[in-house]
Amino acid sequence: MLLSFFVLCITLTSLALPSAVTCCPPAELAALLSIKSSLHATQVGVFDSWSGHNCCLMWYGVTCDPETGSVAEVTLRAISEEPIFEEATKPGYMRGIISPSVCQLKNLSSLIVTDWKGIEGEIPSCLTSLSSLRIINLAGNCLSGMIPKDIGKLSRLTVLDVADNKLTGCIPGSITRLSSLMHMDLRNNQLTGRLPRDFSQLKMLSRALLSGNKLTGTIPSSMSRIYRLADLDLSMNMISGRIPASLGKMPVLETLNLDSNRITGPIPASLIRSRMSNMNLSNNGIDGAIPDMFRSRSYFMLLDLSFNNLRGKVPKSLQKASFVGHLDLSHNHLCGRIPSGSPFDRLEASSFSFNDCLCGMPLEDCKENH
Ligand SMILES: *[C@@H]1O[C@H](CO)[C@@H](O)[C@H](O)[C@H]1NC(C)=O
Ligand SMILES: CC(=O)N[C@H]1CO[C@H](CO)[C@@H](O)[C@@H]1O
Repeated sequence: MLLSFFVLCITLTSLALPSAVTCCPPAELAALLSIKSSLHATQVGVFDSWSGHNCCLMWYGVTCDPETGSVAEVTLRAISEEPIFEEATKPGYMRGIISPSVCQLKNLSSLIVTDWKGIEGEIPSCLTSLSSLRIINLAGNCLSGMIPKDIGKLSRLTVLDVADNKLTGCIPGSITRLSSLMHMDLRNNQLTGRLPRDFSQLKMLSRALLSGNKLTGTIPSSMSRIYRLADLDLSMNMISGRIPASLGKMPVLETLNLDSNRITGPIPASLIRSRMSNMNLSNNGIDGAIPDMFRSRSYFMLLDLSFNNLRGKVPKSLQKASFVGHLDLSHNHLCGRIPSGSPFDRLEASSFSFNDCLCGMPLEDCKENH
């Protein structure tokens, strides 16, 4: 087999374009076959093409480095527009495990195995030895166990997406050493424990999506030192404590979702004065007044402060905001006359309902004493 491999390789080398020396090293061929044998696709024939000795030649979802012929990418998505999916009526479904043999693909830079629903077992911990890895996307499976403890060794990793699985345990502390990480998506697992305190070391991070877990502890104020962070989603966890005022000073933060946690204390004025466009703080124990600090730069596509303990009036300065799309102040303890003019003349009663004593359009008229 080794001999025939070399023959094939040499033939390809001499016949094909000089830059396209595509041949699959025997150890990598064996690794792919082992991956294939531990996965069972029921509807689509993703592995039909995985036969013969050259895995770089038309193997579905396998891409080799054109120079070295070593496997660089494995991409198996259940939801895909590829022709082999055309006949499948439903998105693909696959059972089995991700074989640790994947770690024999020494030069792998991208591993994408997504939305197969039925893939179980753990994330092979040996993945952390693949120093070329830039992308790990295993979202939408049924993976359990922990995120590999020494994930921080993957210094080139830019994308870590393991959303929609059944992962447990803490977010490993070493994750903060992923100095190239731009996109972290750990949503909808069963992760517990606190956010790593030195999260701010993730200097390149632009999206941190951690919603739908069981995370506890407070939001580290150092989070605000992540200069590029545009999207922070900690919703649907058990996070407590106050919202650090420094979050409102982040230069490019656009979306802040802290809804459905156990956050207390006031809304920092800095958040209202920030350049954010989506902010959901709904369903917490936030109290105090809504800072009357909106200004012409304020542009909120979405501002949801519902289901908290907010008191005082509806801030009049909301009139200054250049745009307020969806506003929800319902289920609080607000009181007094709802200001008139834009954006109030556009909003529906549901934005203000279930407060203590709000009145005026779009709610009922105020009695004399307001
Ligand atoms: C804000 O969060 C709440 C609670 O998690 C959720 O029900 C609501 O739909 C969110 N608001 C918007 C406008 O998405
Ligand atoms: C192109 C490339 O990255 N080649 C590397 C593949 O992996 C082997 C073993 O780890 C390295 O020695 C090569 O440099």
